[in-house]
Amino acid sequence: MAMPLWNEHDESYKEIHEIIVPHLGHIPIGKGDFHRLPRDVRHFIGHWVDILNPRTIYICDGSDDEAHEIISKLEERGTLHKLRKYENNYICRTDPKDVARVESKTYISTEDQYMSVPHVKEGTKGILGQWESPEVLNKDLEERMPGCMTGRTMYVIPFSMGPVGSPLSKIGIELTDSSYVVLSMRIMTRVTSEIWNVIRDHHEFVKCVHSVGCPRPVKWKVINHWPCNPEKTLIAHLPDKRMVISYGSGYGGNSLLGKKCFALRIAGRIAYDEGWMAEHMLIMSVTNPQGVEKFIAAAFPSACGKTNMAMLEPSLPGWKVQVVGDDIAWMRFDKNGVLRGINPERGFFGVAPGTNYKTNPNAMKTLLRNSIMTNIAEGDDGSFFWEGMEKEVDPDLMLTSWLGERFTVKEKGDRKAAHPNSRFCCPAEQCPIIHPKWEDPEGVPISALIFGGRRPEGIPVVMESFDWKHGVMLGASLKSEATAAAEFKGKVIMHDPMAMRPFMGYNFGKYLQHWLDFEDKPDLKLPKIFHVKWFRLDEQGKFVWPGFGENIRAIDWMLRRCDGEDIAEPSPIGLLPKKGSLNLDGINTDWNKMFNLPKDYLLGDIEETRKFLQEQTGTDLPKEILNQLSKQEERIKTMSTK
Ligand code: GTP
Ligand code: SPV
Ligand code: MN
Repeated sequence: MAMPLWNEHDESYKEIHEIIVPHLGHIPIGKGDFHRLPRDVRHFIGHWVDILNPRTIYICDGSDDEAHEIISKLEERGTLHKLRKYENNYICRTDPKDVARVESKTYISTEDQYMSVPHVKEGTKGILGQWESPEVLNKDLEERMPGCMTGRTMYVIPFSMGPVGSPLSKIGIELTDSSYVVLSMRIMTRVTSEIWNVIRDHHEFVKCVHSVGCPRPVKWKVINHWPCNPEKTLIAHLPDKRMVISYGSGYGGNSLLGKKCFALRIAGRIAYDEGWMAEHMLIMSVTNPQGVEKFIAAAFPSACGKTNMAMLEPSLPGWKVQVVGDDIAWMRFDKNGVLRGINPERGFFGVAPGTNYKTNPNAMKTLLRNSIMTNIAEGDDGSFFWEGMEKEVDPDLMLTSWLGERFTVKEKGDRKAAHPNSRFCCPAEQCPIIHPKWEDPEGVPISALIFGGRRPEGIPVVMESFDWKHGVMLGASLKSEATAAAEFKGKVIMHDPMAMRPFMGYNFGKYLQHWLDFEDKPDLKLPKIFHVKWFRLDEQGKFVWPGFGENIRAIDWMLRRCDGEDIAEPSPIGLLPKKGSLNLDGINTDWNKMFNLPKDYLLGDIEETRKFLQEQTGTDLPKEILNQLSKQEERIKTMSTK
């Protein structure tokens, strides 16, 4: 292969107020002091400036002044628009073709294919990560990257995932031509010039390159002042190089590269190499009425309730919840064998629809200032609006929908005011229940791990795994309805093992083995593993479980199990609450609907899951997972049919 695009050559870059790059000559520095950056960073920037050909370079320092300058520019251009009713809140509408993560254009590239993806069964299309050879990826990038920032500013964003300087944190640098990305990254990550010193001390940083793929003059009509290039979108990961290259999309996980690309796919691989875990999990603290606090981490697929659970307002008196993180957890066992977790992010990028003062009052209070909301609707009084807020606003409020349609709240009918994957992006520190230790460099001790998904049938509201191995199997068997967080349409139920299907950065078989191996390490205090499901429906299509703040009842049960209370009884699929052990005071639920086990359904489910895992993970599937599935199947077979 020709020298790949990402390999830095050796030319040195002149260190003055401009960069002299080998092919382009002088590139002015719009802001910042190139000359004071660490040498490796200068090389990284110089290399990519040479390829991308921006008009100017802007080295971000993360300050408020910087944000205000960029916001004013975006307001002038029409990309951002102030929501008058609040303090420093902005609304943004994307090109309607760029509204969610694009899983089909997301690739992992390593020399060794099987480091990235499993040996799928012949004839199967793998859905646990897509591999592309470095040769093919290089060709794809050669078609896209050269000159793609022509006429645009290239921002250099230094950021830390996790508290700056914490031993659990990692550093990244994102080069981007999107000022929306700059503003969002400074909410979602820690952007500061201190990063340069950390790099000088430790050297390592994850390289992130992002372009919207619209060099100027743009050859097509830019919609909503939101440049993007959906036909050519490509989200590429080079885990061996600790690098991400993203092209064509400006939204969410496609462009805020600290999030899924770095904190899950690249960090997942780093965690595998270094012996820790990077997971799609919230972290929350729960204090019971006796004043005892425990931390739990929960993995639910996209749009399945992590943000809601992390900020839950307990319906039971005397309980207290505090949030550490709502989407991603980095966890490692400390020298005492305790699993410790940090939230690598600094903000919440949460699903707007469904969020209201009843379901998630804490999120509502977090996003009243210093936030950016994308693809939501705006009220004529300068307020934000999305589906789920109908009962909390004036029915005569005139709205402008995310697509620019005009109607009042009461006229809305079936029309969508906000896109289903519209999101708020707000600073975590503004959350009224943010945990005082949310930035503790040591992380918080995790007592329980929870898996869950959105599926209508079969599985009980809450159960405990028999042991660690059984818990890993339950996680690997996770299924959920397709959501608007990615490009899927319709309500099809998909496998989403460990809530990580879209976020795997290395071979899923190795990932499962990595999880299983923790059981064999001496002296680790393994957390208990649970499975929950808030989304079981009855025959009428109604949720059998009230959810949201009432989920504290299931949490109460799980935490009492962590204390060893005798409130569980074995069932073929896991340990279920003994009848009466779940606090259901004051709610109207039907025990049988929540906990009955439909034998035929469960047998079919095991068979289908085994087939899925065998096809998708092939010879890389750990034997122990098959063993757990068989044992589960045998137990279900012995059930009587009711
Ligand atoms: P990502 O940010 O995509 O990873 O999503 P998430 O897992 O954080 O999901 P989130 O908490 O944003 O919830 C997504 C949707 O599910 C929202 O519309 C919520 O209102 C709804 N939801 C959350 N929790 C519950 C629950 O306990 N019961 C029911 N019925 N719906 C819920
Ligand atoms: C998810 O899809 O799980 C998200 C949104 O949290 S995004 O950042 O776009 O990945
Ligand atoms: Mn998520």
